[in-house]
Amino acid sequence: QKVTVLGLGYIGLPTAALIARSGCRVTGVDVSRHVVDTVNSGHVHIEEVDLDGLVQGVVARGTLTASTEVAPADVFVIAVPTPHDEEHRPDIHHVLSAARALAPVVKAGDLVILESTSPVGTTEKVAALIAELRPDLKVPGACSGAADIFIAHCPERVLPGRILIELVDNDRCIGGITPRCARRAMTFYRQFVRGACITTSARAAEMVKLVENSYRDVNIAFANELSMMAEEMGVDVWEVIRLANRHPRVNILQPGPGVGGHCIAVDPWFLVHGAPAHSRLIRTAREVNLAKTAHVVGAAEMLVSQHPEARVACLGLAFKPNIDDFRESPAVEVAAALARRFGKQIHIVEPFARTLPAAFADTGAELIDLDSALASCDILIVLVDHDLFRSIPLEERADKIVYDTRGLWPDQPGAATSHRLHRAA
Ligand code: SAJ
Repeated sequence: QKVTVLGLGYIGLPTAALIARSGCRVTGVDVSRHVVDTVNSGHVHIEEVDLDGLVQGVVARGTLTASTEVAPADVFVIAVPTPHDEEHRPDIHHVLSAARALAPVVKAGDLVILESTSPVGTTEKVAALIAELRPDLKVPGACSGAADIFIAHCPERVLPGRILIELVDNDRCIGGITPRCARRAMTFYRQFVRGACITTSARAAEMVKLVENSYRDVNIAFANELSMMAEEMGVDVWEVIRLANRHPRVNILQPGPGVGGHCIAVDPWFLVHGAPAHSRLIRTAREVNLAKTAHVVGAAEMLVSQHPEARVACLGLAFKPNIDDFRESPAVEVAAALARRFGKQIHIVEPFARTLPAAFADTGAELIDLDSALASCDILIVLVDHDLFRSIPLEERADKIVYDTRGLWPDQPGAATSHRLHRAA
């Protein structure tokens, strides 16, 4: 079986490599010549646990090759980005470009799968576009009777850092334009997925994916709202959540400096856009999570401005713990705001970075290692719960002023507020 994967990013490349490992001959297609050359040389352009070894192996065996051209295949997997614009309107032009690129080579019997997280109705738009470009083919949804090709939506739901494990072990929700399409796609996924493969309609599968990430966003917003309320009421929010979670039917998530990443902070807008009049809760949750970052920036600025002589260390830039991904990270937003205002006073500790991101250009802020920060800084602002920070013993931070946005150090002395804004006793 020949498979063409369109888009060699965080999802496309691991997916292409896994399919290649299962025995299919895979062509990975990307618009970037650099990405194509990197993959063809057996290397990777993204950081993901164990991905480099896997790609090296399948490229060496000749089962994965990369190209800027769409090769004919039996199965086409679209795994391109679906961003949103300034007004939070979904932008599916990469998906439609991919459909346009594969349309000339698709033939009777082929399967087209959309994996990109997409607004409800996108798979139908892909089908309509292929039907328009290929009047010689009977396309599902656009013809009566049995169609010549199969089209389905099978959203990825893997967690960065665990992508190769979750691609295999997670259950997959497979939405066909028709039930026949779903069954055909299921046969394909069964080759490399150990989790359950459950079929449904394309529209339902699109909504399932958006709902999963919106569910998480709403629940994080609940925790972030509690943190701001608790701060005002002089209560330790992490203790409140820990105790509330002892109830058998309560499971509150953790507050933080906001929600980052390319999924949870984006996908809820696709749902809101799909039904604006009926998505008040989801929209408000997004607003609460965005407001939490602004709240942390304000509190941190106030703290630093009260200590003009102090050396300040911001701990962490990644959008979540133990990864090297700094895009859409609330930690970067907070630390860069401090760096812009206080310049040289601000020091950044990020064990996963070799240089500071562009947001820090010309600010005077400096990247330093954890030991130097602990030895020389008076204020610690915790922005990411990296394991490395969690393990700092009390004796190394007892004399610091700490603003802990992640609830990392419950033993830090001083008044307990929701943000553990402690002054050394
Ligand atoms: N966060 C909190 N408090 C929490 C949990 C998370 O503030 O209690 C923050 C994190 O710090 C981070 C953000 O939320 O800034 C998102 O992190 P995450 O670990 O919740 O999720 P992602 O973005 O890495 O991956 C999500 C996953 N979706 C769900 O868990 C429902 C993943 O399974 C999806 O495949 C992925 O989005 C995606 O690609 O859509």
